[in-house]
Amino acid sequence: MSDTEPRHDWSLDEIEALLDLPFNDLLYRAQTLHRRHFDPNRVQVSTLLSIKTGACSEDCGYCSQSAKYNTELEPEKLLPVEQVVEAATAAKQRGATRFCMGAAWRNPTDRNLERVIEMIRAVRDLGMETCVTLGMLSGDQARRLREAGLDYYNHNLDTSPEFYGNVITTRTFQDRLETLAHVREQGISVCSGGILGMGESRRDRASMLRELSNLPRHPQSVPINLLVQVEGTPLHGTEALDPFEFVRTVAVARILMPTSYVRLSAGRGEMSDEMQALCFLAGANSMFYGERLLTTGNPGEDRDRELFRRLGLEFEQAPDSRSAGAGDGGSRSAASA
Ligand code: SAM
Ligand code: DTB
Ligand code: SF4
Repeated sequence: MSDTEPRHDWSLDEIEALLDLPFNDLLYRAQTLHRRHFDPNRVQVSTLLSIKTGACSEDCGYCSQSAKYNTELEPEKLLPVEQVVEAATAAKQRGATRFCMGAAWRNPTDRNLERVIEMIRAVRDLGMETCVTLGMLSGDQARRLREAGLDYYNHNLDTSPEFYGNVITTRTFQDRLETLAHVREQGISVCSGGILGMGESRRDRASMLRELSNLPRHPQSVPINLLVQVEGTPLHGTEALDPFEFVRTVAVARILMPTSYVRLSAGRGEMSDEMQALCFLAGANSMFYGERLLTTGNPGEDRDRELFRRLGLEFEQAPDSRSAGAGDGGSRSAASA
């Protein structure tokens, strides 16, 4: 099998061996593969909006929005559709091609889903790609989202199955796989990745990547988040991850899922420009743009534009979102390298 054909049978030892490679060998390999499938100087940008904030029943140990921790976050009910359209319009004007709406729910109720569907329709009407992250979904809810024309559903595996219980106890790893299956079965593009720097081992990082790359189809988008340490959460105070270890994990995600967009996600605010540049070299080709993630900060737009200028990077233009889902990882707007 050639190394460009997507594989779904990686072993943990094989993945760990990639993570163990000398740094230069690993980056060379990741960048070589990256160039076969993508324009190396183009980055897809999405803007996030929290459409329902805080007071969440789940106990995810990293999260500012869990009702179980005292994080001094002001909860907010589900936003009116007009407010969402306003934010999406502003994001589009600034250059974002995808608008991602996140809600602090264990799962949406059918009634809440109705309002989210209105939001999806309205954002699509602006000509933007849509993504939502609403927690667990039933098969029927996934079908309703597909009928509304949703492009992407974000639902992260977060970490390895082995480490998972140290971070979350109110829903299982298996629950997450089931939601991803419902989304995939409807033909909605899957956005799924995880968080690094939660105290997990290198083997855990390999195991999380194995779960992602051995899904029946690679997620079209793979967000790699660096833990944003939020005061009041159990993971606040976790020892910081070596930045090179983060870059290595991005490189291995690129190698395992060569046609997927690998998203440099939360945590950029704490990363140096040099570290971000290494992540792009390792194959990251997507990121969140705008001063806010959901509840925490992101680098300002001026800083990102300056970074892109210094690195000669460009924003990817809006693809025809109606063709989302083509190919194993959906590299529909990749240049032929
Ligand atoms: N409530 C829904 C859920 O958990 O599925 C959707 C929103 S939730 C905030 C989306 C993802 O954001 C989480 O799965 C996690 O991977 C990421 N995330 C949340 N808080 C984070 C933090 N402090 N640092 C890094 N990533 C975080
Ligand atoms: C993802 O993987 N990262 C984004 C998005 N999916 C929804 C969320 C990051 C949240 C960071 C913490 C916060 O701002 O609340
Ligand atoms: Fe709730 Fe999602 Fe935060 Fe978990 S990650 S506490 S489900 S908002």
